[in-house]
Amino acid sequence: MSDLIAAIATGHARSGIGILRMTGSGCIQAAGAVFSLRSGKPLSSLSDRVLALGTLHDVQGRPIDHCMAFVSRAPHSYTGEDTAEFQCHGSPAALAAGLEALFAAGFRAARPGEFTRRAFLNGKLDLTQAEAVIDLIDAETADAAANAAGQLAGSIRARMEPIYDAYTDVCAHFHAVLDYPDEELPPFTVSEIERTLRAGLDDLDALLASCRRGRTVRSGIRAAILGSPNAGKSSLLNALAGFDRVIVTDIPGTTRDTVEQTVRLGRHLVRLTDTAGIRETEDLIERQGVARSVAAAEQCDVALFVVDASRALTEADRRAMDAALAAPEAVALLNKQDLPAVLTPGDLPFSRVLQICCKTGDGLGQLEAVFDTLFPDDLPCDGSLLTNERQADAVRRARAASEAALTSLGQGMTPDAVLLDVEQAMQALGEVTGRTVREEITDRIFARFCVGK
Ligand SMILES: Nc1nc2c(ncn2[C@@H]2O[C@H](COP(=O)(O)OP(=O)(O)O)[C@@H](O)[C@H]2O)c(=O)[nH]1
Ligand SMILES: [Mg+2]
Repeated sequence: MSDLIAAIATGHARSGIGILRMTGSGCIQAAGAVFSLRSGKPLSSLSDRVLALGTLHDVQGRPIDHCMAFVSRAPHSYTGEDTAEFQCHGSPAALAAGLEALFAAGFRAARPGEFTRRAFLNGKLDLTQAEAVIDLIDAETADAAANAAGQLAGSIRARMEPIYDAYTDVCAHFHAVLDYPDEELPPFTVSEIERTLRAGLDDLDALLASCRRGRTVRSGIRAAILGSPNAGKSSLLNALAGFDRVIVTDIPGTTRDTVEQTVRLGRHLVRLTDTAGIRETEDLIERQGVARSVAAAEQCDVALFVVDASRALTEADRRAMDAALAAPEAVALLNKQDLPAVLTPGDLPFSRVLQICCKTGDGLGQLEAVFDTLFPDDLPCDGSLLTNERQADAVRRARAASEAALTSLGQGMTPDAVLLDVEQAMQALGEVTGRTVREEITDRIFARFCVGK
């Protein structure tokens, strides 16, 4: 038995259509107290997944909206329980009144993600699919949406289960041979464990290799703009954003805080961080800004090192350059090409150097091609990208346990000891899809959902 919950599923902004959503035991009967079908029959007479016109009203019968109702009975519904939806006009006031009417009819407000949580608990979705629901809702690019849709269809589970099953088979075989010595079972061999673990490691590595692309597809590429004061960092951000996001002056130290702006560079979603120029300074605010710049450099996927090419390199340039070179990827941008150049690409220890002019926008087009090379779309966004940090963490632990098992095997440990590591790997793999997941992890996952989903 599950209690009755209801929510506005379409958000609280004015729109053409707004949906009230309900689920729980006896949901259709209870919702019938506030909805009258035009046919005059009770809501509970409605067939599954058929839209019917009627009136939404309060429990006293005062009309709120003329709209459509839809029901879907257990177990063939999203949550696996009896569910109903009212497709109303998208007036926040009318929807709120409809929700109040439902509360009076015995429903309570759904908590964030509670519909999907019930779907998970009722076995309609595994955890990777439940997480794909929120990823799909949050998707900011078509690639991110396509990948989430693939995961909603169970693509991650499809990759995890064969590994889990192979590990289960090995453990089962070992215990069978041990527990039933009189049966004529095929003998258990160490090479059997080894083969299974190597295949598992290969699969887990392939999955982990998709993490960076998964994250950049989902959340964008984090690009930190670094350089000395007055190099043209803020001008670069403004040029890429297409509007004056940041104040630009010829006074060194104008940008004292980090400023973020998301831009599109061809197929890439790029989260640019403009930083305070990295230099020694007495100014307290600017000093904090410099500390933030260093942090941004440490956390980025790619550093864009901007330098004024019309002057020789300064100490401040070199400091920013060192921070940039420490990033996973780095691109040098020789700015101010409208002025006579002092620096040439060969002067900088970067494998990628572009000559640009933020004032005119010249050369900025090359940046897209560089991003295409640095962040190739070599893996399809069909759900095979591991986009979720929780899942990636569990896969990493499964990998570590598999590797530990192989090492023990190499050191001549007995199979029963080795299989303890294999079981640990299975525990971690099970967490990905929710087979062995602990309740607090489940709670955290569902708390991230929006109400009504
Ligand atoms: N001539 C020239 N000046 C530029 C160019 N890019 C930026 N500047 C100027 O350089 C100064 C510092 O620019 P700003 O973007 O604030 O540099 P930041 O301190 O690195 O953020 C400003 O006066 C800009 O107008 C460029 O391509 N050519
Ligand atoms: Mg600036």
